[in-house]
Amino acid sequence: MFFVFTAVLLFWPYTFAKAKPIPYSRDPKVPLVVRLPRYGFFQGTQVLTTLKYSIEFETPVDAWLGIDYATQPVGDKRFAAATWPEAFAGTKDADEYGPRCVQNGGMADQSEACLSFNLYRTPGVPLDQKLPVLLWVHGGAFVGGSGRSLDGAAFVAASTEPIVVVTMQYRLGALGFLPSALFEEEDLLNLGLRDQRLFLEFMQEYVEYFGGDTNKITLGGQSAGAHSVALHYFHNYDKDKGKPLFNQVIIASGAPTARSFPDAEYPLYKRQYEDFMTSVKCPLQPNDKALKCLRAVAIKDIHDASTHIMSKSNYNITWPWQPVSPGPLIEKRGSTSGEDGTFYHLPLLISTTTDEGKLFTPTNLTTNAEFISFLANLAPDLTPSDLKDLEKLYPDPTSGSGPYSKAPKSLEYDRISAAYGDYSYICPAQETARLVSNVSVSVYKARFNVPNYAPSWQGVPHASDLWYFNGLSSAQYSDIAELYHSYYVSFIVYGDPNKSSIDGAPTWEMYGGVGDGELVVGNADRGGTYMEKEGAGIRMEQCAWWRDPERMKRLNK
Ligand SMILES: *[C@@H]1O[C@H](CO)[C@@H](O)[C@H](O)[C@H]1NC(C)=O
Ligand SMILES: *[C@@H]1O[C@H](CO)[C@@H](O)[C@H](O)[C@H]1NC(C)=O
Ligand SMILES: *[C@@H]1O[C@H](CO)[C@@H](O)[C@H](O)[C@H]1NC(C)=O
Ligand SMILES: CC(=O)N[C@H]1CO[C@H](CO)[C@@H](O)[C@@H]1O
Repeated sequence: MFFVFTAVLLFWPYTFAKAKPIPYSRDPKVPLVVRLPRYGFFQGTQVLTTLKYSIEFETPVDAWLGIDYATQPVGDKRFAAATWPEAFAGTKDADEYGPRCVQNGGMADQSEACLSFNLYRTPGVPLDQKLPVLLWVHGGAFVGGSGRSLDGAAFVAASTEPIVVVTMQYRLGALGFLPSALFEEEDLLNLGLRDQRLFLEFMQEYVEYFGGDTNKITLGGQSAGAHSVALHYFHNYDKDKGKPLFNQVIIASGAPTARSFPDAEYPLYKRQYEDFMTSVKCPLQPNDKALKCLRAVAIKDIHDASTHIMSKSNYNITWPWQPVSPGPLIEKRGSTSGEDGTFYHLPLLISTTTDEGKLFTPTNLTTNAEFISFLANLAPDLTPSDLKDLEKLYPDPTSGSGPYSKAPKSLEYDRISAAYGDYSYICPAQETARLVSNVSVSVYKARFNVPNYAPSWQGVPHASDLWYFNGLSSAQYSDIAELYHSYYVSFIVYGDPNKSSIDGAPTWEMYGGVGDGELVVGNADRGGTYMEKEGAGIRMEQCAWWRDPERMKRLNK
């Protein structure tokens, strides 16, 4: 029962019930045929409504849906790096969403053959007019989500500026991330991140044929999508040095140091891998037999094993199927790239929610000892002296006083949520903002303080912002959706969130380093939207502790 509950809790922002067919027009007024050289012709369509609640747009949005950007990783290509798609003759219809990548939940509408993207564009603008592009990487803990996690058509429909929005899919769960010695030896680590990378290259080649501006690509993402974006952002080294495949960045609840990215032989991953291999009845040795077996297993068995191990790990937030370092695209961890300065000097819009941790943390812990063992289990590289520090940094509420003494659910809930949120999101985002602002690039930082139908005991948990990016009137506070979306559009189009934001939008001032200003985005009941000094919104002392360079390294960040 608890597993079902937490799975829902974790994935509610990302999953849609199997949708009714999306209303679209098979006969757009203009042909919407694009020719992608060395690939093929695609016939687009027009999307008429939002994904959720099917709210009709004033004007239908031009769209190309479900286009493959790679040869699909099936059969012998399962667990292999994806490759450029093959050219074909004739015209393919691009008027239906591709299936989601295999993930937790029912397998209807899921497939291994999931490496596709959707592209939405303001209607009535000739294709030879190149528009700014938002390229969005969805979240879902690297085990969930899809190209429909962000409603790209709704984003375009609400935009006062002509724009292109692209949503893409990458391999998830065990199929996308199976840390192990085997995969390290066979150069098969971080496949899901490599899918994203291939797609960035694909966009460099082809976005202009859809009327997108190759020189105005904002790479954005939320949660695991934001970590992904941040990892690409901090990959200004090796053959990528000086050659970013995007022009600016949006990071919503993420950072290159958000997660620990230990190596492929991390003890936890080793156990989870062995558990997985046992479940799918594949041998651990020798490599060729193990891989051959993995490529032949029924997809349902992979789905079930991947899901089961994820669910078992959910309570303690010791998730399997994560990117590892060293590994492709994270040869160096984020803290090292930060220290070396090997990130791209490109404008950044970065945010976290007020109560990030509260979506994830256990609601039944009541003692100081449980607080300590939760953290020690989460991050085994915390030393005894670290754990002593943490007891002080986050005062124990059992005495009946202090900042965490009014916890709902269970006595330690607020305290653990604060520590987990700081460790995973809030302090890593501050570190990224600090580093980028230090090289004199525009940084806009926000604290998102608007819930979206979360239970009140969760405050403003992780992913609250998800329904507000689009300007969707179905968000709990539709005025905030309109406001936040307008900042996003303005940043994507002008590199400045203020330029075309709606009338009366408070000025979102640039962030100038630790302690400087961040925009609080709040509904009226929570004090509204205004600039605050960072120290008024986040735990500065605790963040300085988590951002300590030696500690970040030790925690594999
Ligand atoms: C809290 O709930 C989890 C999941 O149901 C359970 O495994 C664990 O033992 C509980 N912990 C305490 C301290 O009650
Ligand atoms: C969860 O973590 C606790 C320590 O906080 C540990 O005792 C327990 O065994 C862990 N449970 C699982 C399923 O890993
Ligand atoms: C960046 O940080 C360094 C070290 O803290 C400092 O000396 C330098 O002035 C900063 N540069 C900018 C542009 O803020
Ligand atoms: C801090 C900042 O970027 N302010 C700008 C916000 O946008 C308005 C309108 O373009 C500018 O006048 C401000 O300079």
